[in-house]
Amino acid sequence: MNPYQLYLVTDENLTLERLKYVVREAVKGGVTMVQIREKHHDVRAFIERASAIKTLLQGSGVPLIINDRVDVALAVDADGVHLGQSDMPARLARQLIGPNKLLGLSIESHQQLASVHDLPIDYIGLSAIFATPTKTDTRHHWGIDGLTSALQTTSLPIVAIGGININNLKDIVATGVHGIALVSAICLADDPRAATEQIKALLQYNHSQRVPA
Ligand code: TZP
Ligand code: MG
Repeated sequence: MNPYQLYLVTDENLTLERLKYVVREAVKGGVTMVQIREKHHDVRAFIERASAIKTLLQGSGVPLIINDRVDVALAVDADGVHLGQSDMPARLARQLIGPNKLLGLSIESHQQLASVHDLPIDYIGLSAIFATPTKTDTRHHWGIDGLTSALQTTSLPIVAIGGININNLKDIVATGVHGIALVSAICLADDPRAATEQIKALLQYNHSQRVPA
């Protein structure tokens, strides 16, 4: 299975109860990976939320990824970490998490993209494809053309993130990108399971989607 295909990134504004509900429903709907993303909670709350989701994901086969924080990932024995450009450098993170955990890195510019090939990472989060109210400090928007050229630039699996929803999904999928990451399209849906199923159906319909080597 391609773990990047349908990657749920959680909304930090959800209460713990809503967070658990959304993840449970999204897993039923077919998400293939879950990232806990917390920007404003303190580290103790982050660990509490990550642990709750780890328990919930047990036995589902869906990997748990922690945003930004290697210490939190190690504390809850998550399946991986997703780093931003101002987080711990990828090489140090890899030393700490070892060879078997997943390591992702957000790529926000052509310059950053050009320097990924010798980093010990498993995948790239190409950020942001479109402008999005979920993250308002994104500087570069790759668009469909930028995504297409990024796919030609690197052999690493790419996860497209930012402003992706049911209305633009077809164009994204047509690029053959390895996976898509979503916050609001699932976390803010009235019925997260139905939203996930609808998105999943559109992804599976496309047979040209790349599968990581
Ligand atoms: N990184 C780049 S855009 C983004 C993150 C975490 C937010 C994506 O949220 P949405 O609601 O799927 O546009
Ligand atoms: Mg980050």
